[in-house]
Amino acid sequence: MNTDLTQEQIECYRENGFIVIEDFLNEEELNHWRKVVTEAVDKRKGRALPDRDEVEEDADRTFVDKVFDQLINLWQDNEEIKNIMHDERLGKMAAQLAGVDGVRIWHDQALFKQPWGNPSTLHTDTPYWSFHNHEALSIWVALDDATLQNGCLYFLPGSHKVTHFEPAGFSSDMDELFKKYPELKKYTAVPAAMKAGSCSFHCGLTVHGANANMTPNPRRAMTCAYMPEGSVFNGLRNILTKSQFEKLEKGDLLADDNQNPLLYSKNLDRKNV
Ligand SMILES: O=C(O)CCC(=O)C(=O)O
Ligand SMILES: [Fe+2]
Repeated sequence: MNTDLTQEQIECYRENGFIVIEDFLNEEELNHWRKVVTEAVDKRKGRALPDRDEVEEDADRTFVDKVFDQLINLWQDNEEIKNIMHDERLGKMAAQLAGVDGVRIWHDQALFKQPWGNPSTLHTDTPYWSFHNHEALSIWVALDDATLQNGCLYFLPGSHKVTHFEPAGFSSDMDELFKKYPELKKYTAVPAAMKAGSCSFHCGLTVHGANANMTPNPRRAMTCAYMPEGSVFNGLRNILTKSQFEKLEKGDLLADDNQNPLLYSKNLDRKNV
């Protein structure tokens, strides 16, 4: 795994709100991730989360179900995914890019855009999560070549400096988000085509989406969202279990290791002391 970041890459991420890292996994690692993720997805049998069928119960399912298969928190019911996801080096990369002292896993997510799958509508991520933190971010690892034909990601560079924590996007209209952010309509979307084994990181407030999959093969990706250490509950349930949700008050620290394990913390990093 190619986990060393240069200062230039960090600056590029901060400026644009995303970065692509070519050849992130070597061939052996890619084959392992593919095998393990595909098996874990098959075992889930379409259930979005370990404890529930759907995460956004009021979403337009007829459209969303054909955007991608979305299986969340596979690490919680699959030991091999847990081993992949609980890698301190991933947490360190996320913390370095975001410029924070530490990160917890918010959730992992397999996103398989099936052949002829719908576009992933332009959206931001963080507004849907149970904490509002400008520095939250995700890694997106390509398990297949992600191309202009099969639905690679597109980003609006610099849009993370414009957006805020109100939910935006996620309807069946690609341009829905611009109702909230008319100033972004003039931005040019940049495609992040990448070879299998490459990855991108994006800030949860960077506007992003993908085209339809115009090929007869799936476009598979494994992703993980990272919550900066010290983030507090904002009242949204999202991936929290019913019992966690019922116990939390707005402003409470989100630090339950069973749900959001601490992946990296500068203060605990043996190499930094
Ligand atoms: O895989 C896709 O098409 C969309 C991914 C996405 O929105 C994300 O990783 O936040
Ligand atoms: Fe997203």
